[in-house]
Amino acid sequence: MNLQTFKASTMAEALSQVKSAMGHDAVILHTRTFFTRQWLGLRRREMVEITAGKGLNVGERNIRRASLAAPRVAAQQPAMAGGTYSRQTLLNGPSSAPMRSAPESTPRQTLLDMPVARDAMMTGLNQDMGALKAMVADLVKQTRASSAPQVPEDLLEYYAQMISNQVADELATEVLKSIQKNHRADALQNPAFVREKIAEQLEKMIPVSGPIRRTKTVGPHVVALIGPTGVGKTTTLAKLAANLKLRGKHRVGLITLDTYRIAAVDQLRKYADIIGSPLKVVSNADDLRDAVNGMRDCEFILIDTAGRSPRDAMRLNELKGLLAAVEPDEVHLVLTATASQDSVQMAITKFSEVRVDKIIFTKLDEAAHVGVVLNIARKVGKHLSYITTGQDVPDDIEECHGRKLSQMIFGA
Ligand SMILES: Nc1nc2c(ncn2[C@@H]2O[C@H](COP(=O)(O)OP(=O)(O)O)[C@@H](O)[C@H]2O)c(=O)[nH]1
Ligand SMILES: [Mg+2]
Repeated sequence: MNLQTFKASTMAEALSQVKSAMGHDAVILHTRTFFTRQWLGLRRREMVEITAGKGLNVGERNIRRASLAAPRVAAQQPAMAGGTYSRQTLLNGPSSAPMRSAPESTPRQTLLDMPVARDAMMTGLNQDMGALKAMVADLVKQTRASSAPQVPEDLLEYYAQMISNQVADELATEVLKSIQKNHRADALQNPAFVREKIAEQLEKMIPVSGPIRRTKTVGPHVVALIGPTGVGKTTTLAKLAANLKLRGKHRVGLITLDTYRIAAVDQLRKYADIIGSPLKVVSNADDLRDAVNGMRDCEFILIDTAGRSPRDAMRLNELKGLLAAVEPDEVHLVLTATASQDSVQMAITKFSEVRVDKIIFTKLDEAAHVGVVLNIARKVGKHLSYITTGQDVPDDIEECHGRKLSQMIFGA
């Protein structure tokens, strides 16, 4: 028989020493905890000691299930028949331990049934749990320290919600720091109050232009929509036209430069018919100028354009020439909130070479994250005019407000 003792600062460590020194079929005979002195005897440290054996005269594991047929035989079995230990290896672990399974009321008590082994296992489990808890607490602390160094503890859940909506770290931190600075700690315990303050803060920080407004008294206010293909330019133009005409009772003329696809013209013609506005289809700068002049009696003229890839410098340049021919009062770049921040950023850079006064974000109903809109608004220094939130003309459009975006993040 080979008996050895192992000392370590945790039960798990001691067990792993037993396993590596004696193998998986070692048997635990005894465990105890004791203290050692460190630092010239000034500090006490708790240690665990396991005594384990190998090569004992162990019989095969012999767990008989208690059966209704032989209850008395089972009850008569001695706890350790003939001094023979039932084999219970380290690897069999607690889950297979007979002590856990009440129906296996085996007459032959295995090692793990013995109080000493049970204590050892419980001590081990407790220590492991303690170590795990400490590790999780450390991780949480580290994550907070690395990702939200500036955000006060009380506001962390708002920070997390903003970040999960892809609001940039700097923006989320700036908003929450300012809230913390300006309000008492007890007020920050009220979620409705904090959400309201975040909305106010975003309202202040996000540059918005307000709706399309005609300030002149003579001649039409000309608005052009430009942007990549499929972002919703034509649908948005129809929404704007319908609202100006049907709700604002203004005279509205429509012009489209999108002659590349018959369907695109048909789409706008259908809207123009429903709204009851004139539509001109043009394909060059001269015709565009003529069309605008021909609608002099309108209060508003809305110009739809063909989608351009931000990478296609030639067609962007062509668009620039077309717009220069009529010098619109406002050029809105239409972008979709479903795109990645990088592609949105790139589109803004490229289309700015054409001309961008304001930005419309479409498809917020489909966007997984509202953060992109906020980040862009904060970063590019352009004013946001509208957001669109669905395919319905004329309803799914509204003026852009920081408060609205905040509500989208916090679901208020
Ligand atoms: N879900 C959703 N779809 C939209 C929105 N705006 C436009 N669309 C859809 O996007 C698609 C492309 O729109 P369209 O106006 O033709 O884009 P354009 O190529 O930029 O003129 C159409 O199916 C529209 O119905 C919006 O706010 N939400
Ligand atoms: Mg279109």
